[in-house]
Amino acid sequence: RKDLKSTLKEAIPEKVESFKYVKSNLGDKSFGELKVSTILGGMRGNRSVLWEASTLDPNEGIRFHGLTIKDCQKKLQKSQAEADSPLSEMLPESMFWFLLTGKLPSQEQINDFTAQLAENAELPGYLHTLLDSLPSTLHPMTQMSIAISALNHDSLFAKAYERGIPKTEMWEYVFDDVINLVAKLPAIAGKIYQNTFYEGYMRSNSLQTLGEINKKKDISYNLASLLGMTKNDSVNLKGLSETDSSDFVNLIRLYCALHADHEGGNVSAHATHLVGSALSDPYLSYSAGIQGLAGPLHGLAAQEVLRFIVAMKESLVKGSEMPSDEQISTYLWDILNSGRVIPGYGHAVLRRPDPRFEAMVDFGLARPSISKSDVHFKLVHQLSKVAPGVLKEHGKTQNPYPNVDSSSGVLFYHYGITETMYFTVIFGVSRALGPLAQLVWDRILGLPIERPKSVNLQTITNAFGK
Ligand code: NMX
Ligand code: MLT
Repeated sequence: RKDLKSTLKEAIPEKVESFKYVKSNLGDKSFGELKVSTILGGMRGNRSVLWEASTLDPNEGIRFHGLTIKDCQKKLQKSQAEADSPLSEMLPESMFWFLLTGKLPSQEQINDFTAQLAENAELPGYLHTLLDSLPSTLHPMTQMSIAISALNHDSLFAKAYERGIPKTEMWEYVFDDVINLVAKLPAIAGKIYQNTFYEGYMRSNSLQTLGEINKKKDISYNLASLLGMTKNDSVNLKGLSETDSSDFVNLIRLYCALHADHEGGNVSAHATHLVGSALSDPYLSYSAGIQGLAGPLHGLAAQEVLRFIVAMKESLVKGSEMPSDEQISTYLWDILNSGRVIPGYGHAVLRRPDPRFEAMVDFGLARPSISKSDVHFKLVHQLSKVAPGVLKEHGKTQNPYPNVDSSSGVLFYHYGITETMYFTVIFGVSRALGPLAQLVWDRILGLPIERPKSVNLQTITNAFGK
């Protein structure tokens, strides 16, 4: 008697044949409004998600309400205390304000908003208990999605919906939940870091935490503090100098502002929007986004890139001598020939180097301790010149250039965040900003539940006669 898996195995060849037939013979045919290739090919290029705050142009990259990254770096508010410092970066709080309202905030508005977030940053007791109960071997992104969905316990929107509210009032409760979630993300991310990597260290040093939420500071400072990375707090885990500690805070600011939004079709944004369309509250909706971000073709690429760069360094860098372009090229061919992808390269929409990648590289280039001495950073830079040629010759990827994940991990690594599994959690703190801003608009506009029509191979084949 055949078991379930063997029965399935028997059914595979015929279905795969049919899939191949439809893909190669009917891909160009119009099926309703779409081409058959769009249905089989991950809906690429299909304009069907309403998204207000950002638009991605394949050749230019992202614009936030029409502004480029460089425009945002000039126009969005920084921390008031550091506003005059040339190395100070825009605050993610300013980016969120801008994404949500389409208006540039004033310094006073951002000071108040930053304080409002810090005021709401502490986690409820049950969340501490829940996170403490998770095994430290559980991937940090899984911990993050559990923590975020558990906050649904306190959802004002879910409670109001249960009481009964008109559609026109929904957005206000969603807004309140969104602000509460954005405020708590640094504490969630900090707690996961401490529990996963430093529980033993904290116990042996009689520490309750590596850092604290300072109500006078911004999200990025508080996250850095909870990671034990701020010189001025009691714990300076990685022994950073004052300059490095302040640079690290600015790295988080830049990273979180840049990764906030990438229009609506990427997996984390779309998942948040889709789940929210069922009127699941913002915690459940963004928890779904986090689970998508945890995939290696999406946000987890940040961790994959760093592992790949560290392995390449071990294999190709001898002492202070950097490898030749030819050596890197051979290394890449070995990966491609074994059927793996080059992490940090390629994009579903972009057809040029990701301007977010370039902005992160500029952060490193502005600091000689990184640009001149950090071998991982130098490898990333050299790789970005060599890999496009190799990928073009390989001939599969539509976009042979570096994407956003190519450069961020090495910068965190430089300052001492060496726990590669953790990088995507920082992406998760940032990515909340765009999709949650859109979620508020989804409810203001009263968008309906998302429910595309699906279709099977037989229906497509029948439509064109075989
Ligand atoms: N290395 C090797 N092959 C690649 C790469 C790469 N970096 N990128 C794409 N390809 C292959 C891809 O696997 C596909 O092969 P096949 O036909 O055998 O299935 C072919 O090229 C065509 O893919 P594209 O249409 O160029 O890319 P797609 O839109 O399907 O996927 C990514 C986009 C980003 C998923 C893909 O480029 C990739 O897997 N990149 C590596 C992982 C990565 O860096 N992801 C991070 C993306 C940014 N983020 O944060 O989300
Ligand atoms: C993102 O930031 O979400 C990635 O670049 C992936 C995408 O846009 O598809």
